[in-house]
Amino acid sequence: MLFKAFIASLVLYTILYIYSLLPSSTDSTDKPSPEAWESRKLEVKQVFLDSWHDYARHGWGKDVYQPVSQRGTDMGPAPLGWIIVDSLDVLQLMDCEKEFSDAKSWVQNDLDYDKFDHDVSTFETTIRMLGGLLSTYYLTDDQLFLDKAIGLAEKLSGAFDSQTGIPYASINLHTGVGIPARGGSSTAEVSTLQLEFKYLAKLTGKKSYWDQVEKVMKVLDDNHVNSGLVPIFVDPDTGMYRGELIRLGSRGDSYYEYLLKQYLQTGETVYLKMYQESYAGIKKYLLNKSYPSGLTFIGERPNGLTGPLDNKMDHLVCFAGGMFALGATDGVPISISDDIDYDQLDLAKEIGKTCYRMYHDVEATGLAPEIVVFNTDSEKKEDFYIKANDRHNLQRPETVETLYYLWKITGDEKYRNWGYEIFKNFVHYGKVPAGRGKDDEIRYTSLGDVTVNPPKLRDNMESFWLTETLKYLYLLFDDEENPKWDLNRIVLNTEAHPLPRFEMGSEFKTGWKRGGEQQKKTVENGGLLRNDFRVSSKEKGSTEEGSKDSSSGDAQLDNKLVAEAMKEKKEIPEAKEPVAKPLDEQAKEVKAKAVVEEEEEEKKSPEEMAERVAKNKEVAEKMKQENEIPSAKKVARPLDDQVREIAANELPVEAE
Ligand code: DMJ
Repeated sequence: MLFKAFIASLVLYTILYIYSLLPSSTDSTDKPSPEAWESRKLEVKQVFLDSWHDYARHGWGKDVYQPVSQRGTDMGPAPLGWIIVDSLDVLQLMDCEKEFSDAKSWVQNDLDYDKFDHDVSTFETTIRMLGGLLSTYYLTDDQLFLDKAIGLAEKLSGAFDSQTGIPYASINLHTGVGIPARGGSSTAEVSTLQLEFKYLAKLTGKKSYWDQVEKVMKVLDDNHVNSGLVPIFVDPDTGMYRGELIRLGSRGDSYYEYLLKQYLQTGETVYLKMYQESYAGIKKYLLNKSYPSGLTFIGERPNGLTGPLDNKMDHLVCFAGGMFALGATDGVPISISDDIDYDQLDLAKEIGKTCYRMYHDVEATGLAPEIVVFNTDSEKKEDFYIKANDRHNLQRPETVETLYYLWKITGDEKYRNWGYEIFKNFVHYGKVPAGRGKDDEIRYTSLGDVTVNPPKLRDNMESFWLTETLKYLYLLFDDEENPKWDLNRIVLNTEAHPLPRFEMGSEFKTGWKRGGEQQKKTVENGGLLRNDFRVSSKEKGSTEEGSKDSSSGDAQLDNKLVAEAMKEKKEIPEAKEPVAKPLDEQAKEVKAKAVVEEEEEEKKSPEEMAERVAKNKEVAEKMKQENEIPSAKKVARPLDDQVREIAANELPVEAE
């Protein structure tokens, strides 16, 4: 009898154990009650608190934290509060009063930029720290955070002291002196500072904050790239792009995001126009579909627009689904929007699905790796494969970010269900097993390999686990009727810090116009535009080696590579057959020509431009009549209606 009971419990235990190893999967048609979502939201809060308390016990104030060994380290000679400052607003969001008060005390008593006699990334410090302080000021009205933001901005401003105003990659916070990176600055990094500095300009009335970040946009735009797609490096001393690698992954990503978000923040139509050009470029040059499921993915162009499409997609690219959803309605739910770009919305949904599948299809854990390579070969059975060095998961936010925007904008419950499935797997596989480190309290870490079960752990917790991934999940499960944050009034910076949309008023205006002089700087002995340089072999090798995060700042072009590039250029490289052709080559040529013509068009006189605007207005009116937009309730817009009208008339998106 006893033996039978023993066998029965052994079988039961084995079944339960096997079950516990399986990744969570949800039925996407589930319709949990509002109460169920409330309790899931609280599950997210608990996971946040477990991570936070572990950090507070063993790493308080430290910039880098290792949850497995429960050790913290600093990036420089003194702590910068990287994790604390980045988390201030999520502590507010989740009503963690005691924890917020501890964090505030640290900011008040210990945050001292002068002690930081060390270089730090200009971009990361802006998006995480300046963004964290400003959003907390916005949420709390507490002067402490504004004062600390001003102190930091003063130091950061030194990074813009280059020949063109394009900021250097790093900054020494003690001296306030910018430090160049050998290969140039990353395009995404120099163009993802604008929301933060513009809001600070608005708060303080200090115009130089505005001017310094706005100038970057002009210098970048003066490169006159084709199709709104930009190489991922830029030289701060010439203002010219470097290399030919174009992608929405690391070093390229938030360039596109901040075009749209700058428009949403202030209503400046120049950025909407640039965004719409980029959107058309993405559609034309970067999209393809996988085999067998036909998942839409966004690939890379390592050798510029005439080179082949590489089917590699970083997890980082998954932000794009959210960007397209936001671009489709400016953040207004489709149920009440009177202005929906269905084309963008469809692409947003497709990218959302692809990114969800990057999790769901990984059998071992249901968690996405850092990079996948999509399959377009009908001989193969899987939609994507994962290279050996790309199997890690850093608890990144981009997919749940996109699910959040898709849920808010479409109201389709499936996005919440997908998010919950991902959350469960983060919790299940990211939890540090008992017996490691200094105590056995619950905490979570990033993973070294998601393709094995149990996965290998990686002893690091990035601040974006707390301030982005868990924040987006919390917002995704938040009360549908009374959400904590109103997407229609705020714009989330690239680190998920909420900043208000605002009117520029009489103090500020767009201080530049497109169509500036094309830069013609040449390099010694070559006579080639710097933009003509080929991509470095290091970048080319990145698909083999695994990715470099945008924060790593280590991709470079050395003299040898430059010389090789020039040699290669003189030989006029033979056009290689694209790996995959999203569009017929001939059609591409016709379209590229159309883009050039459109750019020529933009250089016309004011009279000619007025004529063009009138013509566009007529066309837009006609399209509106022909396209029967579904009736929708008007909703009060944070942006001036007139601005939107002008934008609509100025911006004919190239039809596919
Ligand atoms: C974050 O720091 C930001 O979202 C940034 O724009 C890209 N990478 C990380 C998260 O993955």
